[in-house]
Amino acid sequence: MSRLIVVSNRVNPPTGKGEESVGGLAMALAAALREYSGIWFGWSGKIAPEFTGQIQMQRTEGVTVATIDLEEADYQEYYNGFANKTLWPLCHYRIDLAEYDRAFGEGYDRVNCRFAETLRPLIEPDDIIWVHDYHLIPLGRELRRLGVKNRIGFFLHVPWPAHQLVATLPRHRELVQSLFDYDLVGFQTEENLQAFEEYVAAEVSGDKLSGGRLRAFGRTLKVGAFPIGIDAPEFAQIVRSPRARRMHDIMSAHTVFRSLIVGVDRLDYSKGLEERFLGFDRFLADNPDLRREVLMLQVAPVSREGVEAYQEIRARLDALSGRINGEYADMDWNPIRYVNRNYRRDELAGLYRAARVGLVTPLRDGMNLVAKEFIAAQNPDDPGVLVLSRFAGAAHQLKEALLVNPNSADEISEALKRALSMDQQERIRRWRALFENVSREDVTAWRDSFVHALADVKERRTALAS
Ligand code: ADQ
Repeated sequence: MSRLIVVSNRVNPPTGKGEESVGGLAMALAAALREYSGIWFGWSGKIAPEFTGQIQMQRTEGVTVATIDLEEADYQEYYNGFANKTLWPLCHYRIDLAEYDRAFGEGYDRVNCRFAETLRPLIEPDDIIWVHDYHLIPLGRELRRLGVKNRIGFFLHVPWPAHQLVATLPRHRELVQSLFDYDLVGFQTEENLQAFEEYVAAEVSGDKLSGGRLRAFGRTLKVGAFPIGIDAPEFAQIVRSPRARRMHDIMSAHTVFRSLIVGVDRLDYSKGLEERFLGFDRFLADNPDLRREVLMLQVAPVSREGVEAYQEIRARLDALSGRINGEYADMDWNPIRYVNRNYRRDELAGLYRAARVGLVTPLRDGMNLVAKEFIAAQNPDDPGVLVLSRFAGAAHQLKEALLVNPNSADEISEALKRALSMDQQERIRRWRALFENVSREDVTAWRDSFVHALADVKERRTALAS
Protein backbone atom coordinates (compact mmCIF):
# COMPACT_ATOMS: atom_id res chain seq x y z
CA MET A 1 0.00 0.00 0.00
CA SER A 2 1.23 3.51 -0.83
CA ARG A 3 2.15 5.88 1.95
CA LEU A 4 -0.33 8.63 2.61
CA ILE A 5 0.88 12.19 3.13
CA VAL A 6 -1.83 14.38 4.62
CA VAL A 7 -1.29 18.13 4.45
CA SER A 8 -3.41 20.64 6.35
CA ASN A 9 -2.88 24.16 7.61
CA ARG A 10 -2.68 23.22 11.28
CA VAL A 11 -1.32 19.94 12.51
CA ASN A 12 -2.96 19.19 15.77
CA PRO A 13 -2.94 15.48 16.55
CA PRO A 14 -4.98 14.18 19.47
CA THR A 15 -2.95 12.94 22.39
CA GLY A 16 -5.29 10.38 23.93
CA LYS A 17 -8.83 9.07 23.83
CA GLY A 18 -11.44 11.74 24.50
CA GLU A 19 -9.15 13.90 26.57
CA GLU A 20 -8.48 16.71 24.17
CA SER A 21 -10.71 19.35 22.67
CA VAL A 22 -9.33 19.30 19.13
CA GLY A 23 -11.80 20.14 16.37
CA GLY A 24 -13.52 17.93 13.88
CA LEU A 25 -10.95 18.27 11.14
CA ALA A 26 -8.05 17.25 13.39
CA MET A 27 -9.93 14.21 14.68
CA ALA A 28 -10.83 13.19 11.15
CA LEU A 29 -7.26 13.52 9.86
CA ALA A 30 -5.75 11.66 12.78
CA ALA A 31 -8.25 8.85 12.19
CA ALA A 32 -7.44 8.92 8.47
CA LEU A 33 -3.75 8.39 9.14
CA ARG A 34 -3.96 5.82 11.86
CA GLU A 35 -4.44 2.92 9.47
CA TYR A 36 -2.12 4.15 6.74
CA SER A 37 1.56 4.55 7.21
CA GLY A 38 2.37 8.09 6.39
CA ILE A 39 2.93 11.63 7.51
CA TRP A 40 0.78 14.53 8.57
CA PHE A 41 2.42 17.76 7.45
CA GLY A 42 1.52 21.37 8.26
CA TRP A 43 1.92 24.41 10.46
CA SER A 44 2.82 23.88 14.11
CA GLY A 45 0.72 26.87 15.18
CA LYS A 46 3.92 28.61 16.34
CA ILE A 47 5.37 31.87 15.08
CA ALA A 48 9.16 32.10 14.57
CA PRO A 49 11.03 35.41 14.19
CA GLU A 50 11.87 34.33 10.66
CA PHE A 51 10.76 31.43 8.43
CA THR A 52 13.50 28.78 8.32
CA GLY A 53 11.76 25.81 6.72
CA GLN A 54 13.04 23.58 9.49
CA ILE A 55 10.84 20.53 10.01
CA GLN A 56 10.02 19.15 13.45
CA MET A 57 9.15 15.45 13.28
CA GLN A 58 7.42 13.55 16.05
CA ARG A 59 5.27 10.47 16.53
CA THR A 60 2.05 10.64 18.56
CA GLU A 61 -0.72 8.08 18.88
CA GLY A 62 0.51 6.10 15.89
CA VAL A 63 0.75 9.14 13.64
CA THR A 64 4.00 10.72 12.33
CA VAL A 65 3.65 14.47 12.28
CA ALA A 66 5.97 16.92 10.52
CA THR A 67 5.48 20.57 11.36
CA ILE A 68 6.97 23.90 10.40
CA ASP A 69 6.76 27.29 12.11
CA LEU A 70 5.59 30.34 10.20
CA GLU A 71 6.64 33.96 10.63
CA GLU A 72 4.46 36.88 11.73
CA ALA A 73 3.81 38.21 8.20
CA ASP A 74 2.68 34.71 7.14
CA TYR A 75 0.31 34.55 10.07
CA GLN A 76 -1.18 37.97 9.32
CA GLU A 77 -1.41 37.74 5.54
CA TYR A 78 -1.95 34.06 4.86
CA TYR A 79 -3.82 32.79 7.91
CA ASN A 80 -5.63 35.79 9.39
CA GLY A 81 -5.66 37.47 5.99
CA PHE A 82 -6.48 35.53 2.83
CA ALA A 83 -7.70 32.38 4.58
CA ASN A 84 -9.82 33.87 7.35
CA LYS A 85 -10.70 37.35 6.08
CA THR A 86 -11.18 36.55 2.39
CA LEU A 87 -11.88 32.90 1.62
CA TRP A 88 -13.73 31.90 4.80
CA PRO A 89 -16.41 34.64 4.54
CA LEU A 90 -16.69 34.12 0.78
CA CYS A 91 -17.22 30.36 1.12
CA HIS A 92 -19.85 31.05 3.79
CA TYR A 93 -21.77 33.53 1.61
CA ARG A 94 -20.62 36.60 3.56
CA ILE A 95 -19.08 38.72 0.86
CA ASP A 96 -20.01 41.73 3.00
CA LEU A 97 -17.24 40.57 5.37
CA ALA A 98 -14.72 39.47 2.74
CA GLU A 99 -11.64 41.69 2.51
CA TYR A 100 -9.60 41.83 -0.67
CA ASP A 101 -6.10 43.01 0.07
CA ARG A 102 -3.20 42.45 -2.31
CA ALA A 103 -0.85 41.64 0.56
CA PHE A 104 -3.18 38.83 1.68
CA GLY A 105 -3.00 37.23 -1.77
CA GLU A 106 0.78 37.53 -1.81
CA GLY A 107 1.07 36.02 1.66
CA TYR A 108 -1.22 33.16 0.63
CA ASP A 109 0.91 32.34 -2.41
CA ARG A 110 4.13 32.69 -0.40
CA VAL A 111 3.04 30.28 2.33
CA ASN A 112 1.78 27.76 -0.21
CA CYS A 113 5.23 27.93 -1.87
CA ARG A 114 6.89 27.48 1.52
CA PHE A 115 4.74 24.47 2.30
CA ALA A 116 5.59 22.93 -1.09
CA GLU A 117 9.33 23.54 -0.81
CA THR A 118 9.55 22.16 2.70
CA LEU A 119 7.39 19.14 1.96
CA ARG A 120 9.12 18.26 -1.33
CA PRO A 121 12.12 16.34 0.15
CA LEU A 122 9.79 14.17 2.27
CA ILE A 123 7.88 12.85 -0.75
CA GLU A 124 8.73 9.40 -2.08
CA PRO A 125 7.75 8.24 -5.59
CA ASP A 126 4.75 6.06 -4.58
CA ASP A 127 3.26 8.39 -1.96
CA ILE A 128 -0.30 9.58 -2.28
CA ILE A 129 -0.67 13.20 -1.21
CA TRP A 130 -3.93 14.49 0.25
CA VAL A 131 -4.23 18.25 0.74
CA HIS A 132 -6.93 19.74 2.98
CA ASP A 133 -9.01 22.83 2.89
CA TYR A 134 -9.17 26.38 1.64
CA HIS A 135 -5.84 27.47 3.14
CA LEU A 136 -3.95 25.30 0.69
CA ILE A 137 -5.78 25.46 -2.64
CA PRO A 138 -2.63 26.36 -4.66
CA LEU A 139 -0.38 23.78 -2.95
CA GLY A 140 -0.92 21.23 -5.74
CA ARG A 141 0.25 23.78 -8.31
CA GLU A 142 3.36 24.57 -6.28
CA LEU A 143 4.21 20.90 -5.86
CA ARG A 144 3.81 20.33 -9.61
CA ARG A 145 6.14 23.29 -10.22
CA LEU A 146 8.74 21.46 -8.15
CA GLY A 147 8.33 18.39 -10.33
CA VAL A 148 6.12 16.26 -8.08
CA LYS A 149 4.30 13.73 -10.26
CA ASN A 150 2.61 11.77 -7.49
CA ARG A 151 -1.14 11.51 -7.21
CA ILE A 152 -2.35 14.56 -5.34
CA GLY A 153 -5.91 15.03 -4.07
CA PHE A 154 -7.59 18.03 -2.50
CA PHE A 155 -10.59 18.06 -0.16
CA LEU A 156 -12.56 21.22 0.60
CA HIS A 157 -14.07 21.15 4.09
CA VAL A 158 -16.06 24.36 3.66
CA PRO A 159 -18.83 25.00 1.11
CA TRP A 160 -17.97 25.77 -2.50
CA PRO A 161 -20.19 28.81 -3.02
CA ALA A 162 -22.41 29.71 -5.95
CA HIS A 163 -20.67 30.77 -9.14
CA GLN A 164 -21.60 34.48 -8.85
CA LEU A 165 -20.03 34.63 -5.40
CA VAL A 166 -16.78 33.02 -6.48
CA ALA A 167 -16.62 35.56 -9.30
CA THR A 168 -16.43 38.40 -6.73
CA LEU A 169 -12.95 37.23 -5.74
CA PRO A 170 -10.10 39.00 -7.54
CA ARG A 171 -7.99 36.39 -9.39
CA HIS A 172 -10.69 33.75 -8.99
CA ARG A 173 -9.78 32.13 -12.31
CA GLU A 174 -6.21 31.66 -11.19
CA LEU A 175 -7.36 30.05 -7.96
CA VAL A 176 -9.70 27.67 -9.75
CA GLN A 177 -7.05 26.90 -12.34
CA SER A 178 -4.73 25.80 -9.55
CA LEU A 179 -7.34 23.19 -8.54
CA PHE A 180 -6.81 21.58 -11.94
CA ASP A 181 -3.26 20.68 -10.88
CA TYR A 182 -4.75 18.05 -8.57
CA ASP A 183 -5.82 14.62 -9.73
CA LEU A 184 -8.94 14.59 -7.59
CA VAL A 185 -10.89 17.39 -5.90
CA GLY A 186 -13.51 16.41 -3.34
CA PHE A 187 -16.41 18.40 -1.87
CA GLN A 188 -18.66 17.75 1.10
CA THR A 189 -21.95 17.55 -0.85
CA GLU A 190 -23.38 17.07 -4.33
CA GLU A 191 -24.66 20.63 -4.10
CA ASN A 192 -21.11 21.99 -3.64
CA LEU A 193 -19.89 19.78 -6.46
CA GLN A 194 -22.60 21.11 -8.77
CA ALA A 195 -21.73 24.70 -7.86
CA PHE A 196 -18.12 23.98 -8.82
CA GLU A 197 -19.19 22.38 -12.10
CA GLU A 198 -21.40 25.37 -12.85
CA TYR A 199 -18.50 27.73 -12.25
CA VAL A 200 -16.24 25.72 -14.54
CA ALA A 201 -18.86 25.64 -17.30
CA ALA A 202 -19.91 29.28 -17.05
CA GLU A 203 -16.67 31.04 -16.23
CA VAL A 204 -13.97 29.09 -18.06
CA SER A 205 -16.03 27.19 -20.67
CA GLY A 206 -14.96 23.86 -19.22
CA ASP A 207 -16.60 20.54 -20.14
CA LYS A 208 -18.16 17.86 -18.01
CA LEU A 209 -16.86 14.47 -19.11
CA SER A 210 -17.98 10.97 -18.15
CA GLY A 211 -16.78 9.28 -14.96
CA GLY A 212 -17.01 12.39 -12.77
CA ARG A 213 -14.34 14.28 -14.68
CA LEU A 214 -14.07 17.89 -15.75
CA ARG A 215 -11.93 19.35 -18.51
CA ALA A 216 -10.67 22.94 -18.42
CA PHE A 217 -7.40 24.88 -18.70
CA GLY A 218 -6.14 22.07 -20.96
CA ARG A 219 -6.32 19.56 -18.10
CA THR A 220 -8.64 16.85 -16.84
CA LEU A 221 -9.66 16.65 -13.22
CA LYS A 222 -11.66 14.05 -11.34
CA VAL A 223 -14.24 15.53 -8.94
CA GLY A 224 -16.66 14.04 -6.43
CA ALA A 225 -18.73 14.50 -3.28
CA PHE A 226 -17.27 12.81 -0.18
CA PRO A 227 -19.32 13.72 2.90
CA ILE A 228 -17.12 13.67 6.00
CA GLY A 229 -18.25 11.80 9.11
CA ILE A 230 -17.20 11.30 12.70
CA ASP A 231 -15.14 8.48 14.15
CA ALA A 232 -18.30 6.60 15.11
CA PRO A 233 -16.73 3.63 16.98
CA GLU A 234 -14.45 5.97 18.95
CA PHE A 235 -17.38 8.21 19.83
CA ALA A 236 -19.48 5.26 20.96
CA GLN A 237 -16.62 4.37 23.29
CA ILE A 238 -16.20 7.82 24.79
CA VAL A 239 -19.95 8.15 25.41
CA ARG A 240 -19.56 5.26 27.85
CA SER A 241 -16.48 6.74 29.55
CA PRO A 242 -16.59 7.83 33.21
CA ARG A 243 -16.17 11.53 32.31
CA ALA A 244 -19.00 11.41 29.82
CA ARG A 245 -21.25 9.71 32.37
CA ARG A 246 -20.32 12.25 35.00
CA MET A 247 -21.12 15.18 32.72
CA HIS A 248 -24.39 13.51 31.77
CA ASP A 249 -25.33 13.09 35.43
CA ILE A 250 -24.37 16.65 36.33
CA MET A 251 -26.39 18.16 33.49
CA SER A 252 -29.34 15.85 34.14
CA ALA A 253 -29.34 16.89 37.80
CA HIS A 254 -29.30 20.55 36.77
CA THR A 255 -32.33 20.11 34.56
CA VAL A 256 -34.49 17.76 36.64
CA PHE A 257 -37.75 19.53 35.86
CA ARG A 258 -36.63 20.97 32.58
CA SER A 259 -35.58 19.94 29.10
CA LEU A 260 -32.08 20.82 28.03
CA ILE A 261 -31.57 22.39 24.60
CA VAL A 262 -27.92 22.30 23.64
CA GLY A 263 -25.78 24.11 21.05
CA VAL A 264 -22.01 23.52 20.64
CA ASP A 265 -20.09 25.55 18.09
CA ARG A 266 -16.92 27.51 17.56
CA LEU A 267 -17.83 31.16 18.02
CA ASP A 268 -18.13 32.01 14.33
CA TYR A 269 -20.59 34.14 12.36
CA SER A 270 -21.26 31.22 10.01
CA LYS A 271 -22.73 29.17 12.86
CA GLY A 272 -25.90 31.31 13.11
CA LEU A 273 -25.62 31.91 16.85
CA GLU A 274 -27.36 35.29 16.87
CA GLU A 275 -30.19 33.93 14.75
CA ARG A 276 -30.36 30.92 17.08
CA PHE A 277 -30.66 33.11 20.16
CA LEU A 278 -33.36 35.14 18.40
CA GLY A 279 -35.19 31.93 17.51
CA PHE A 280 -35.07 30.85 21.14
CA ASP A 281 -36.22 34.33 22.16
CA ARG A 282 -39.21 33.90 19.82
CA PHE A 283 -39.93 30.51 21.36
CA LEU A 284 -39.97 32.06 24.84
CA ALA A 285 -42.22 34.89 23.68
CA ASP A 286 -44.66 32.58 21.87
CA ASN A 287 -44.85 29.87 24.55
CA PRO A 288 -45.24 31.44 28.00
CA ASP A 289 -46.44 28.10 29.41
CA LEU A 290 -43.26 26.30 28.31
CA ARG A 291 -40.77 28.97 29.35
CA ARG A 292 -39.75 27.56 32.69
CA GLU A 293 -39.58 24.04 31.30
CA VAL A 294 -36.48 24.62 29.22
CA LEU A 295 -32.86 25.63 29.58
CA MET A 296 -30.76 26.48 26.56
CA LEU A 297 -27.04 25.85 26.96
CA GLN A 298 -24.86 27.31 24.26
CA VAL A 299 -21.18 26.34 24.34
CA ALA A 300 -19.15 28.59 22.02
CA PRO A 301 -15.39 28.88 22.58
CA VAL A 302 -13.93 32.00 21.01
CA SER A 303 -11.93 31.51 17.85
CA ARG A 304 -9.90 33.71 15.45
CA GLU A 305 -9.77 36.56 17.91
CA GLY A 306 -7.33 38.44 15.67
CA VAL A 307 -10.13 39.03 13.16
CA GLU A 308 -12.43 41.99 13.85
CA ALA A 309 -15.62 40.29 12.66
CA TYR A 310 -15.13 37.71 15.43
CA GLN A 311 -14.70 40.37 18.11
CA GLU A 312 -17.90 42.02 16.90
CA ILE A 313 -20.01 38.89 16.89
CA ARG A 314 -18.76 38.06 20.36
CA ALA A 315 -19.89 41.46 21.67
CA ARG A 316 -23.29 41.08 19.99
CA LEU A 317 -23.84 37.63 21.48
CA ASP A 318 -22.90 38.83 24.95
CA ALA A 319 -25.47 41.61 24.62
CA LEU A 320 -28.16 39.37 23.16
CA SER A 321 -27.87 36.60 25.74
CA GLY A 322 -27.87 39.26 28.48
CA ARG A 323 -30.96 40.90 27.02
CA ILE A 324 -32.89 37.61 26.77
CA ASN A 325 -31.90 36.55 30.28
CA GLY A 326 -32.77 40.01 31.61
CA GLU A 327 -36.20 39.78 30.07
CA TYR A 328 -37.20 36.27 31.12
CA ALA A 329 -35.00 35.15 34.02
CA ASP A 330 -36.41 34.48 37.45
CA MET A 331 -34.75 34.15 40.86
CA ASP A 332 -34.10 30.46 40.32
CA TRP A 333 -33.84 30.20 36.53
CA ASN A 334 -32.07 31.70 33.52
CA PRO A 335 -33.32 30.71 30.06
CA ILE A 336 -29.87 30.87 28.41
CA ARG A 337 -26.59 29.64 29.75
CA TYR A 338 -23.87 30.87 27.44
CA VAL A 339 -20.35 29.52 27.94
CA ASN A 340 -17.23 30.57 26.00
CA ARG A 341 -14.89 27.72 26.77
CA ASN A 342 -13.60 24.51 25.28
CA TYR A 343 -14.58 21.15 26.69
CA ARG A 344 -13.04 17.74 26.36
CA ARG A 345 -14.66 15.47 23.81
CA ASP A 346 -15.81 13.02 26.48
CA GLU A 347 -17.50 15.86 28.39
CA LEU A 348 -19.24 17.05 25.25
CA ALA A 349 -20.47 13.50 24.63
CA GLY A 350 -22.07 13.42 28.08
CA LEU A 351 -23.60 16.85 27.54
CA TYR A 352 -25.16 15.82 24.22
CA ARG A 353 -26.65 12.75 25.84
CA ALA A 354 -28.28 14.80 28.59
CA ALA A 355 -29.99 17.07 26.06
CA ARG A 356 -33.55 16.69 24.83
CA VAL A 357 -32.81 18.87 21.81
CA GLY A 358 -29.61 19.45 19.81
CA LEU A 359 -29.89 22.85 18.17
CA VAL A 360 -27.50 23.02 15.21
CA THR A 361 -28.41 25.97 13.02
CA PRO A 362 -25.45 27.29 11.00
CA LEU A 363 -26.24 29.80 8.25
CA ARG A 364 -23.77 27.88 6.07
CA ASP A 365 -21.58 24.92 6.98
CA GLY A 366 -19.51 22.54 4.90
CA MET A 367 -20.76 19.57 6.90
CA ASN A 368 -21.12 20.14 10.69
CA LEU A 369 -19.80 17.32 12.80
CA VAL A 370 -21.55 18.48 15.98
CA ALA A 371 -24.85 17.33 14.45
CA LYS A 372 -23.37 13.86 13.91
CA GLU A 373 -21.77 13.72 17.36
CA PHE A 374 -25.12 14.65 18.93
CA ILE A 375 -26.80 11.71 17.19
CA ALA A 376 -23.99 9.30 18.11
CA ALA A 377 -24.25 10.26 21.79
CA GLN A 378 -27.97 9.61 22.30
CA ASN A 379 -29.55 6.95 24.48
CA PRO A 380 -31.25 4.56 21.99
CA ASP A 381 -34.23 4.06 24.30
CA ASP A 382 -34.86 7.73 24.96
CA PRO A 383 -33.08 9.79 22.33
CA GLY A 384 -33.11 13.55 21.95
CA VAL A 385 -34.19 15.37 18.79
CA LEU A 386 -31.85 17.08 16.34
CA VAL A 387 -32.97 20.45 14.97
CA LEU A 388 -30.70 21.08 12.00
CA SER A 389 -30.15 23.90 9.54
CA ARG A 390 -31.01 23.01 5.97
CA PHE A 391 -27.82 24.92 5.02
CA ALA A 392 -25.45 22.57 6.84
CA GLY A 393 -23.89 19.96 4.56
CA ALA A 394 -25.08 17.38 7.11
CA ALA A 395 -28.71 18.13 6.19
CA HIS A 396 -28.16 16.23 2.92
CA GLN A 397 -27.63 13.03 4.91
CA LEU A 398 -29.51 13.64 8.16
CA LYS A 399 -32.95 13.95 6.61
CA GLU A 400 -34.87 12.67 9.65
CA ALA A 401 -33.76 15.66 11.71
CA LEU A 402 -36.16 18.58 12.01
CA LEU A 403 -34.77 20.74 9.22
CA VAL A 404 -35.12 24.51 9.55
CA ASN A 405 -34.20 27.72 7.82
CA PRO A 406 -31.74 29.17 10.35
CA ASN A 407 -32.62 32.74 9.35
CA SER A 408 -36.22 32.29 10.45
CA ALA A 409 -36.92 32.86 14.15
CA ASP A 410 -40.41 31.44 13.58
CA GLU A 411 -39.10 28.18 12.10
CA ILE A 412 -36.60 27.72 14.94
CA SER A 413 -39.30 28.45 17.52
CA GLU A 414 -41.76 26.01 15.93
CA ALA A 415 -39.13 23.28 15.56
CA LEU A 416 -38.21 23.65 19.24
CA LYS A 417 -41.84 23.31 20.23
CA ARG A 418 -42.23 20.24 18.02
CA ALA A 419 -39.03 18.65 19.31
CA LEU A 420 -39.98 19.20 22.95
CA SER A 421 -43.40 17.62 22.50
CA MET A 422 -42.35 14.74 20.23
CA ASP A 423 -43.43 11.37 21.59
CA GLN A 424 -40.89 8.70 22.39
CA GLN A 425 -41.89 6.46 19.50
CA GLU A 426 -41.29 9.14 16.90
CA ARG A 427 -38.02 10.18 18.56
CA ILE A 428 -36.79 6.60 18.43
CA ARG A 429 -37.88 6.13 14.84
CA ARG A 430 -36.11 9.29 13.66
CA TRP A 431 -33.01 8.65 15.75
CA ARG A 432 -32.55 5.09 14.44
CA ALA A 433 -32.48 6.30 10.85
CA LEU A 434 -30.06 9.10 11.75
CA PHE A 435 -27.80 6.84 13.77
CA GLU A 436 -27.66 4.30 10.98
CA ASN A 437 -26.42 7.04 8.65
CA VAL A 438 -23.89 8.49 11.10
CA SER A 439 -22.47 5.00 11.78
CA ARG A 440 -22.32 3.93 8.15
CA GLU A 441 -21.01 7.14 6.58
CA ASP A 442 -18.35 7.72 9.20
CA VAL A 443 -14.83 9.05 8.97
CA THR A 444 -13.40 5.71 7.85
CA ALA A 445 -15.88 5.49 4.99
CA TRP A 446 -15.00 9.08 4.05
CA ARG A 447 -11.27 8.46 4.10
CA ASP A 448 -11.48 5.18 2.20
CA SER A 449 -13.76 6.51 -0.50
CA PHE A 450 -11.50 9.52 -1.09
CA VAL A 451 -8.21 7.62 -0.99
CA HIS A 452 -9.53 4.85 -3.24
CA ALA A 453 -10.85 7.37 -5.75
CA LEU A 454 -7.46 9.09 -5.74
CA ALA A 455 -5.54 5.84 -6.04
CA ASP A 456 -7.79 4.92 -8.97
CA VAL A 457 -6.81 7.91 -11.05
CA LYS A 458 -5.39 6.13 -14.05
CA GLU A 459 -3.07 8.50 -15.78
CA ARG A 460 -0.20 9.85 -13.81
CA ARG A 461 0.86 13.37 -14.52
CA THR A 462 3.59 13.64 -17.03
CA ALA A 463 3.55 17.30 -17.82
CA LEU A 464 4.42 19.87 -15.23
CA ALA A 465 2.07 22.71 -14.63
CA SER A 466 2.82 25.69 -16.78
P1 ADQ B 1 -15.77 23.43 12.06
O1 ADQ B 1 -16.27 24.71 11.47
O2 ADQ B 1 -14.80 23.55 13.15
O3 ADQ B 1 -15.17 22.48 10.94
P2 ADQ B 1 -17.63 21.23 12.93
O4 ADQ B 1 -17.77 20.31 11.80
O5 ADQ B 1 -18.92 21.40 13.67
O6 ADQ B 1 -17.14 22.70 12.55
O7 ADQ B 1 -16.54 20.64 13.92
C1 ADQ B 1 -16.33 21.22 15.17
C2 ADQ B 1 -15.64 20.23 16.07
O8 ADQ B 1 -15.12 20.94 17.19
C3 ADQ B 1 -16.54 19.14 16.58
O9 ADQ B 1 -15.84 17.92 16.60
C4 ADQ B 1 -16.87 19.60 18.00
O10 ADQ B 1 -17.06 18.55 18.92
C5 ADQ B 1 -15.66 20.40 18.38
N1 ADQ B 1 -16.06 21.48 19.29
C6 ADQ B 1 -16.95 22.46 19.06
N2 ADQ B 1 -17.12 23.21 20.15
C7 ADQ B 1 -16.32 22.72 21.10
C8 ADQ B 1 -16.04 23.04 22.47
N3 ADQ B 1 -16.63 24.02 23.13
N4 ADQ B 1 -15.14 22.31 23.12
C9 ADQ B 1 -14.51 21.30 22.49
N5 ADQ B 1 -14.75 20.92 21.23
C10 ADQ B 1 -15.63 21.62 20.54
C11 ADQ B 1 -14.91 22.56 9.52
C12 ADQ B 1 -16.10 22.95 8.65
C13 ADQ B 1 -17.26 22.00 8.91
C14 ADQ B 1 -16.82 20.56 8.67
C15 ADQ B 1 -15.52 20.25 9.40
C16 ADQ B 1 -14.95 18.91 8.99
O11 ADQ B 1 -16.49 24.30 8.89
O12 ADQ B 1 -18.36 22.32 8.08
O13 ADQ B 1 -17.83 19.68 9.14
O14 ADQ B 1 -14.52 21.23 9.13
O15 ADQ B 1 -14.91 18.81 7.60
